[in-house]
Amino acid sequence: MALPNKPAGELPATLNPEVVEKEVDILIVGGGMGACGTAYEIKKWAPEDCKILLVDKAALERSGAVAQGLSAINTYLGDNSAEDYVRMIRNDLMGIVREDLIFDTGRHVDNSVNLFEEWGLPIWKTGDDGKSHDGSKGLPALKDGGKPVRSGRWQIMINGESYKRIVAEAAKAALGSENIIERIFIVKLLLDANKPNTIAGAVGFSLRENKVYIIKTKAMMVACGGAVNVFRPRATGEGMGRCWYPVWNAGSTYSLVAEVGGELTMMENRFVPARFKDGYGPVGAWFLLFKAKATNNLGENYMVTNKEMLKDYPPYGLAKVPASCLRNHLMLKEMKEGRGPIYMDTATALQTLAATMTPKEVKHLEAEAWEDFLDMSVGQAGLWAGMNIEPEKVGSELMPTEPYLLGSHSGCCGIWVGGPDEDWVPESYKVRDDKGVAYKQMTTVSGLFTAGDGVGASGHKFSSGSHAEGRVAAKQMVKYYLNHKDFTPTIKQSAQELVDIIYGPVKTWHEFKDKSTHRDVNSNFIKPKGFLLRLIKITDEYGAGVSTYYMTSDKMLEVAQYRFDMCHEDSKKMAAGDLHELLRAWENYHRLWTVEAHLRHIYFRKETRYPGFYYKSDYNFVDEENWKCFVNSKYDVVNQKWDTFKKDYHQIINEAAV
Ligand code: SFD
Ligand code: AMP
Repeated sequence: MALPNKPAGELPATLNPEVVEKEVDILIVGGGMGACGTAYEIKKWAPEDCKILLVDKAALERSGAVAQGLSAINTYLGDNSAEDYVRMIRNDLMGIVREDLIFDTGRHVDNSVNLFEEWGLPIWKTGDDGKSHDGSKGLPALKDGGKPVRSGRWQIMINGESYKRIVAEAAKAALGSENIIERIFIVKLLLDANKPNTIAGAVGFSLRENKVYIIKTKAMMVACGGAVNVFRPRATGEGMGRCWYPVWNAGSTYSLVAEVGGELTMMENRFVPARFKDGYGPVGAWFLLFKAKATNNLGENYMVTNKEMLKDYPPYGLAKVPASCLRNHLMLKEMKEGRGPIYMDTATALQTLAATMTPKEVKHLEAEAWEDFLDMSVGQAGLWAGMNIEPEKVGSELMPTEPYLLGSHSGCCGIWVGGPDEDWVPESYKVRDDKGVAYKQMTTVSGLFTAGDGVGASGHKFSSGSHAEGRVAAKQMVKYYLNHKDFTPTIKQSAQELVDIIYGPVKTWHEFKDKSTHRDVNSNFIKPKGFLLRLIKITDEYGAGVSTYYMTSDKMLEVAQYRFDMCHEDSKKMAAGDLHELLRAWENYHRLWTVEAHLRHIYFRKETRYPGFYYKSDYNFVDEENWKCFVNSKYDVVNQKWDTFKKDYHQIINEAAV
């Protein structure tokens, strides 16, 4: 069910929302790449009478990270082996990853890409003449032996402006629109009243009507993407809405699961992408497809001039492609020593490619350069136009951005989940229910699953891998449902208690709004925008944001924690006069939980595992002997306390050059 678009202006939030209670067998929270994979797959395995519902805070057609479209599918194995896929990711994520999860994604991901093509996504092809053809141009499909245009070893080019619409259409058709409710924001998950550590439901609200939704379920998947605007972005004011990862990914995945006691893993990891400055345009196609080089202000390639620096970090200068964080590490040296700005030399790259082309082909090449951004990061194309930049004539500035928390792109923070139930997978990687049955992608809360950005310690899945993981989770949830058919989920809190929590910020608004002449300034409450600005000032200044060149220390982190404690107190005083503000209030609450977990993990890990993404001045080295392990954490729901601890890493795939 798609709720109508909003009329002009905001929808006022009233004091007594209607309560809608639902009971289903399987609930899918989120409507992005992971959730669309689940929606597409699940009915193939579920019995006819199994009730399934998907709720998304936005509209499936354009929700999540792929909303604007993409220009490449970053994970398509083709002729590569799943073992090499594991090796590549292990190297990029500094040695500590869940190789079982990555291997499993590697062996399934191409099937999702084949489906995308079948549903109408144009995938660039290499013709017999060796030339690339965008739009596929009648060449065979991948599944029939068609050769993709590879930008890099793992990435293939697409005409992807409508990527999300295509994937969402298939998801809707398979699950049935009647089993989908859009514009529902889930605020909290609910544990069962009788069975410890077992999921029983979720509560949220509609963004289009004054309604609170209480949904009981036997099994659930949470796939709400990563976390954006948890650090002060480089652009402020009206520019703040332009980030690289989507602003509507607010950390819900991590906070929803953490708050009910699910174990998190590698939350210390973050992704600080190098991006085109101010427009946040991705760089992959420029480096890999157009073969551009990035240089300092002297025109030097800092990856060459600084390559000795790679010898200080694993694998000690031996990797063919240095890890993403180390590429930043080398770039930051230039910036700190005054050899910035850094430029992507787009002009030399395009001129070199154009040298062997006909004039028509040159025009096409220039169009491709623009289309790369028009397809997925339209603000960057707008910025180029506004700044009179012709990429074939001048270079463009690059900059490491503010940190993002995510588990599906080039980062790996997330939730600890079960690996495949196969004999090569270590027992400590399996997650079992009370009957001893293991389920892949189940979190440590029984019946609660995740995918995409939610699955920790296994980055580089990207859009295609997230979809594949969603499909795997679908099958596992059905297995769980069939094994727990007799379970009757019971919610501890009454409906009124839940409404009081969810609409708390509305109540605060109505109670105090007339005590001040200004809508946003009031000594009785804090508005969501003010809360967000306070939070990102703390993380930026103390938690290794851009203002300190990503540097922190244990002492700085202790200050951040002290201030987070106050943020928790103040989060109860957020006020929301309309439904949009109510969304903003709860998004901020999710951001606070998520970024707190992030900094708790960095504090616990007494080393700098990801130089270039963050540094600890007091432990500015990688310590392979003591810290080649996962860092996990768990919030104790009863005693309301965090516990952070080490968990063993197991190497499953042997070393070999990649
Ligand atoms: O260029 C709630 N990504 C790229 N992947 C690629 O394959 N190729 C690329 O080219 C990639 N690049 C890229 C990418 C993303 C972005 C933004 C840009 C460029 C500019 C990454 C992928 O997009 C990413 O890996 C997947 O989308 C992750 O999938 P998933 O399912 O984990 O997250 P989602 O798609 O963002 O969906 C989240 C959903 O949750 C909803 N939601 N619903 C209810 N209640 C709540 N509380 C909720 N909170 C969130 C959202 O509405 C959404 O439906 S490039 O940089 O390399
Ligand atoms: P990005 O556009 O930066 O998100 O990158 C897209 C893909 O290209 C990801 O798989 C990156 O790991 C990869 N990539 C980006 N830049 C480089 C680079 N300089 N060298 C190797 N791989 C890269």
